[in-house]
Amino acid sequence: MLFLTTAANAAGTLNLTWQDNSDNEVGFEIERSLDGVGYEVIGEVSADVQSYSDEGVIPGIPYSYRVRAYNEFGYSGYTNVSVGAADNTAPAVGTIQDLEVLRGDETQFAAIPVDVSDAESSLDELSFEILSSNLELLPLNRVSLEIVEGVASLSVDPVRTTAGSSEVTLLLSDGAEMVETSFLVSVLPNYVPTVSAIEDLAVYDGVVVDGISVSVSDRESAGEDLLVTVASSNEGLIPSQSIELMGTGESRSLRFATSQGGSGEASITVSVSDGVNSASQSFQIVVSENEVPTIVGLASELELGSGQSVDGLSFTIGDGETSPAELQVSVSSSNTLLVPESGIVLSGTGTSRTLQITPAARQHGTAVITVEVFDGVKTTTHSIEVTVAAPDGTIELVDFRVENGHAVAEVMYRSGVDFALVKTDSLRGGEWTPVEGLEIELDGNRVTLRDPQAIEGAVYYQAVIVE
Ligand SMILES: [Ca+2]
Ligand SMILES: [Ca+2]
Ligand SMILES: [Ca+2]
Repeated sequence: MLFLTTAANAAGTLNLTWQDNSDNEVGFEIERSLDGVGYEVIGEVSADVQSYSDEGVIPGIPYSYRVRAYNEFGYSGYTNVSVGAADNTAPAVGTIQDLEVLRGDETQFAAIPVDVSDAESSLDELSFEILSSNLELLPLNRVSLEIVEGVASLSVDPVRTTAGSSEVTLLLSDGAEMVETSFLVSVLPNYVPTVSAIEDLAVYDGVVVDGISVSVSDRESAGEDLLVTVASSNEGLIPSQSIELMGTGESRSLRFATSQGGSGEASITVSVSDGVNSASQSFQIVVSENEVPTIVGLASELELGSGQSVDGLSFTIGDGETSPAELQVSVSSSNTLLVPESGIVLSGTGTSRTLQITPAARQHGTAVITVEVFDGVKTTTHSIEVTVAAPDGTIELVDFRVENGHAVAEVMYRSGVDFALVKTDSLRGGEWTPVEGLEIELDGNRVTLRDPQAIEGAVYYQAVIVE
């Protein structure tokens, strides 16, 4: 009897050996069976050969072998059946990340790399099967595995119309052993984002409207990922471009300016999008023209004599929208040397106001006094040109004498007027220079002016008014 053994060798090869007990054979026939029932001849060898290599078996698959000798008279009996399988390791497949997509989001999941390997077989020799637990969400024609140049990749395209998930199982076989990996494909509901309601507004022309708060949120997307836009229904009144969107995350705000003199209505729509779904809120803005305040009853010119002040310049203020008590009235002087701030006194309440102007002593010239009335938005100004006359130029000289070698002049005192002495050594083109260290004394209605420097040579004096 022949005795057959089977041994695994290099990948895909099984080595058979048997004992040659016959001395009259012509050769041996080697038969193989996959099921141990039906055998087929897979090869033959010459007399005295006691081994055979079956190359091209599928690793890991058990095969049954038997051998018999033959000669010109017929066949010997079969050897024992020997069962063997070429060495095999199971294929390996890496983990595939779960996939999530928002409902309606058409982002494609293509070419997702899948780590597939097998020790004995090339990727092309492996067989794949893909199962989907939810064929409505992921029909099998929307998922595929492709092998290009030895790299496996997966494409998954779930139906995005309804939320749900499907467990996808990738089965991988090398012909002998099967492995699998599963991952979840989910279509998330993607709720519509929300925008808070915004109250209607009534504003005036020529103002900056700031801090109109609006909150945006979304179940799936963070505030900063939401796209917020704003549009105006009346581009002429409030251009969409002019509306600034401020803030971050879920807290946003609007700022815009109304143009001077503009009036009308605009509907402002704030929209928020999560990239798929969007929502919006509108609010109404009524812009009305704000009348400028009025100032009535003030002259535009005022002439004052030297040292004169004016009290009780009455005037009336008013405004179309703002009560007189809330109007802000202010006065300023263009020439504070002539009319200092302290020389302007504003009094009165409500619509009736009074202005008192007191120029500085011994000053003359022109100052523009500006009265401003502000209603919080708009300002009206009224200017009064105040002219203060120069002091009277005449000097009433009482006496001029030389006392102990010093020149002394006596002039009549005049309110608001300062006197000085000037001197020169020549009346023909000589320069008049002020007396240094002039000594001044007031006695009753007289002013005495004395040159502390004694007279030397020819000197001419003149009493003058200090400008
Ligand atoms: Ca294998
Ligand atoms: Ca959403
Ligand atoms: Ca007004």
